[in-house]
Amino acid sequence: MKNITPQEIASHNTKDDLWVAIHGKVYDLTEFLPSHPGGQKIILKYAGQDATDAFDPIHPPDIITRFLSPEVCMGQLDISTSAGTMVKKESKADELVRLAREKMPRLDEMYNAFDFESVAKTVLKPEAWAYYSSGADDEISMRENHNAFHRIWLRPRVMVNVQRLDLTTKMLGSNVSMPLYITGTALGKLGHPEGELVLTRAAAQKNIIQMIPTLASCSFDEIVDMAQPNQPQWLQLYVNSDRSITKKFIEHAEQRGIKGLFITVDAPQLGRREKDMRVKYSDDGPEEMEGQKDINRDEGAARYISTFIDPSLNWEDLAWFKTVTKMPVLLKGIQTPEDAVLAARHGCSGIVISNHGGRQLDFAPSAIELLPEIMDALRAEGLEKNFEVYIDGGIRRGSDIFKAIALGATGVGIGRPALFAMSTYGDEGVKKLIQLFQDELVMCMRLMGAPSIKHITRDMVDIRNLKDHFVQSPLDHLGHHAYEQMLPRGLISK
Ligand code: 173
Repeated sequence: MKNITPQEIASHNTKDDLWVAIHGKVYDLTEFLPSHPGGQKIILKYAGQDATDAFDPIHPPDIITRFLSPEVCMGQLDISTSAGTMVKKESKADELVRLAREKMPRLDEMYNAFDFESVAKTVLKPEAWAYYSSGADDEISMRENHNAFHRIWLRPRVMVNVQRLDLTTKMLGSNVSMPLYITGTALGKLGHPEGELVLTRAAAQKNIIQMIPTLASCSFDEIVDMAQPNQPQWLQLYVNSDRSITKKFIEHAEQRGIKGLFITVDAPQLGRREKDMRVKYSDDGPEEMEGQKDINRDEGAARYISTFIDPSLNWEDLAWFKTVTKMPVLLKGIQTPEDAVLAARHGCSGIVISNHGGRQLDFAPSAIELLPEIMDALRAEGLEKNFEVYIDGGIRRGSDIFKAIALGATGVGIGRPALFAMSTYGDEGVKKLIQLFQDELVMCMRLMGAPSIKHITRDMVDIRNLKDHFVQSPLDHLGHHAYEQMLPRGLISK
């Protein structure tokens, strides 16, 4: 393979003659440029440079060989000379991120989950913030997820001995320090160079479970290898249209000791997330757009890499999964009592009530609102035994966990809060976030007169207003501040 110097690469830095280096190889992307699903802007930004850091979070390692013809590989980066290390040009956006990171508050100034989100909003690259923070359409479900907790009030019991508290519990047979897990979220390297591995380490230290996402930035094996011996991990599964790929993946996961298989059922097609879509093209001037009137602006990176997901997945497939694995099979993304009952009848070990962080169907109700009616439906059919019900979406306080447990959940998942803590303060941030949730849950249990998880019961919450979407909820100033307001076209804030 031909050795190519950084100087030579740098001389191919225009739209009509465009080379980049990725993982030590040099590619001519001139022809590919207009058809890049993530837009031209991002490739042009790295024209004549090393694009590895931008490439890594979003692309599976084998994507180049799968989608580009071998002829576009011009050779390998010459690292034999001192000039082999490519000097990376700092873009305006990178400079802003660097300056913001220098001004970040100290970790001990983080008092709650919202604080991490507010910091993340200032220090994440615009693409990363847009991707993590966005929800579907008008983001009504996304905001409802936390707001719904405001419609549940507590019924504190006093004169209970709460000197000693026990937050430990069991989830799918694993002992954990509290009923909280880190749910699967894609593209961890957008927020932190080590991506999901940060979450693996923090979960180990705090003895909670991490659910490994199918579309992680790190490979599945890297994430499992990072775990401590006997550290329980779950797998979030997107089912591939090619079932032989899915079968191999499941078998491999079981063999690697994964303790639960969570099949995502709320995403036969990826939702429209407009903040995410806009940011990918926001700098495309008339020149970049020339000759591409037909470009599909719906298709950001996430949509593109999700095209393998099988929209034909249906209830009849469940029998097949049971023949493929002995792992407990759970459905993630259940949103009605009817489907919860069907999941139990089809032999699932449980469900996650979820609207996918409000990123899929806008106006899907929050998980916490559905939880009581789903538990009632399961009990009415005698299906609640040996069936674990989890919820995710909008968990920002220890009292949110308490409310979910009171209403029958075995545990709750956090997605964005873990990503924001990871993206801002790395391992220490995620550990601190989990500790804050733990401290808040301790406080809530003590003031509620519930010395252990088993003592948290349904009569401790008042849900009379839960179904009523038109009561005035108190304004949640922390959440309100962290929330990035959607703006109409032409008024993008960043
Ligand atoms: O919510 C998501 O962004 C998500 O689940 C996903 C799915 C496919 C590719 C990337 C992310």
